[in-house]
Amino acid sequence: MQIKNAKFIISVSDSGKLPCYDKPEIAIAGKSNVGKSSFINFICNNSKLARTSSEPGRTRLLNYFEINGGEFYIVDMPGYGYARVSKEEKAGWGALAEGYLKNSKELKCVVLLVDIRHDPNPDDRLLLNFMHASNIPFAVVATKGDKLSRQQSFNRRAEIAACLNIGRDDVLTVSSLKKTGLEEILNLFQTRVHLDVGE
Ligand SMILES: Nc1nc2c(ncn2[C@@H]2O[C@H](COP(=O)(O)OP(=O)(O)OP(=O)(O)O)[C@@H](O)[C@H]2O)c(=O)[nH]1
Ligand SMILES: [Mg+2]
Repeated sequence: MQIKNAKFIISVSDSGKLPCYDKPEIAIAGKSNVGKSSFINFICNNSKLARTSSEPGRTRLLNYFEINGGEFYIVDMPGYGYARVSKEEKAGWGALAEGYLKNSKELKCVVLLVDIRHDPNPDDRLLLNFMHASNIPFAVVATKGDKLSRQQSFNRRAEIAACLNIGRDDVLTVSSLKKTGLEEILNLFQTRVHLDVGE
């Protein structure tokens, strides 16, 4: 798989009004500030595609990106666990994310991003349990790999995997800053996007 072009299509604020393009969707989820939007820019090789910020709470809507002229779509999700927003706003983002995960007809995989330096928190585990219960395939990607040494990254992957009850090899590592880890991500996308019924 190669991502040759990527285009922003639409922002959605209401999970009752999700667009449906009849093409596979891959959603990018995780805590606020974990690097979801940066990850999308990295894998699409376009630093201006999704808006990023050092302030958590940048992405507040579901943002759809069309990949390779409609081969599939990537959906950037609002982050969770951002303390400095009002209760109402938090509930709104939660409902939007949950509504999307429940209602999207074409969702093929949720990529759960976690910061390589920190253990997944109860929100991460809640999301993972929800995906288990709803039979939504997922992948776990540790972000900001550039912040640690090779050895530290290796150890942290095992710790993150243990927190989530998955195998160490099921935790991929990327650095959007240093642009490392792309090949494994594209392999993952290839498998999920082109998964035939019955496989
Ligand atoms: N060192 C390093 N910093 C990163 C990396 N990826 C993202 N960041 C930084 O982390 C911060 C948050 O990045 P975003 O991509 O906006 O995070 P997000 O998960 O989309 O955040 P919300 O939209 O607020 O949920 C920014 O300051 C980025 O520059 C990385 O691979 N390495
Ligand atoms: Mg974002």
